[in-house]
Amino acid sequence: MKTVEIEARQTTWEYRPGQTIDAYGYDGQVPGPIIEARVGEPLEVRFTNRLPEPTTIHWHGLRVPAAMDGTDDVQPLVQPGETFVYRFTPPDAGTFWYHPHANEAEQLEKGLYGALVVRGDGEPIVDRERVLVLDDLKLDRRGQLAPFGGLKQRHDGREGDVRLVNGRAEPELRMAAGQIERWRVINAASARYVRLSIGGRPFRIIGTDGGLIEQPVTATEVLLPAADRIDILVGPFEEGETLDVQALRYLRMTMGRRGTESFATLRVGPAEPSVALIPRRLREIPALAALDAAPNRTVKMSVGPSLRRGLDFLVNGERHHQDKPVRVGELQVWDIVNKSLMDHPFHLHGFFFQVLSVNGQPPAFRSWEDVVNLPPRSTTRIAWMPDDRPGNWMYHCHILEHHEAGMMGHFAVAREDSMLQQTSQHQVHHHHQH
Ligand SMILES: [Cu+2]
Repeated sequence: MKTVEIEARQTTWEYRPGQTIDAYGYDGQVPGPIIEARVGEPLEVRFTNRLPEPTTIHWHGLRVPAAMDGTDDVQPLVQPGETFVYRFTPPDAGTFWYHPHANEAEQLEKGLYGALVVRGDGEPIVDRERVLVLDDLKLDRRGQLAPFGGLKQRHDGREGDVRLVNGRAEPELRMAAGQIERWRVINAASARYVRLSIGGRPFRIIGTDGGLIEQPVTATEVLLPAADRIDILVGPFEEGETLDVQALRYLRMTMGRRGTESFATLRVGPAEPSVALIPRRLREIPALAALDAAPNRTVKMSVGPSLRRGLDFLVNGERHHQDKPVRVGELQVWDIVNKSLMDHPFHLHGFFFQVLSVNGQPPAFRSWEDVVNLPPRSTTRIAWMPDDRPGNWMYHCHILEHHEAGMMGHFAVAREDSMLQQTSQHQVHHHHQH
């Protein structure tokens, strides 16, 4: 078993040399420490809250037991001064992250997030690996965090003009010529979409949210909605090259608009020998369902005017939707319908899904995901299998301001026996009403 101690506390965050803000950090740093884990090895994280407010840790993407998911559906909030022990055994290799699931829009913006890397057997061999956690900061004129709230932030989600890689504004990265690196890229921003480009040069996608894909896919850009991850092979480049690690223009139908913006500069130094060994076949991902499988649930995401709040962010017409339970072992095929005129990143807790189609079109390659972007006025069909981890789970938009406004659904995963019990209780209740 591996034990990790981690503490959330107030800290001074130097996001650019000589420029600091009052922030929160796991172990006082932003991002928090990278937690390294191995498939099948039990992990125990002893978490202490030294913040002046309650918090939790959600293990984003990890297939943990329900009680370890870190939401207030499954645990009491960890109060200031308290310790909570998270225990789980990671079943999958991949690039994951951890962050609070309480007062999220503020706590993440203030710096509470970190990477969790799970390693397995048979990973490609690369010359160097790095984790790049992307984020942005919205500051006021004095260089401190701008106030939270307002209609634009409620509509768009919070985006700032300071663009960060691993907690530093537009840093310089150096790599050796002739080498191949594996970059594990995590978009930890509250709302920003990153259409990632590395100076327009080709890179190879080898993994997504749920680990390796079947074979490397060459691309010159990839879209990372908020909370999404991608594993890519970068290089080889030649000595003296300088590449802009940037986000290309992406219009997600917000009030604010952005062009191409830089996140980091990559400088290529003298050549080093390469030992990289990338198999043509990375792993097998069996199809969970036929591409035209019939859906057994529809989840409608919408945005509408509200007299009291200005705007409402809804699932199936309500805030904090209570959805029907699903049964362990029963294949789920869901149509996620985005009725709104803007993009939303849909996140399912605790389970991976396969995207079957977006507006009837299959994706470019099969993968395991826990986040998928929902384009405006679209239908995304996903398939997932509830394995035997009963309890309370949720799905939500990962634009944190939309999530907090109620664009989420709660549901139970139940074993067959408890489903029967629930059904019969429901019938009895129903009977009494008549
Ligand atoms: Cu949203």
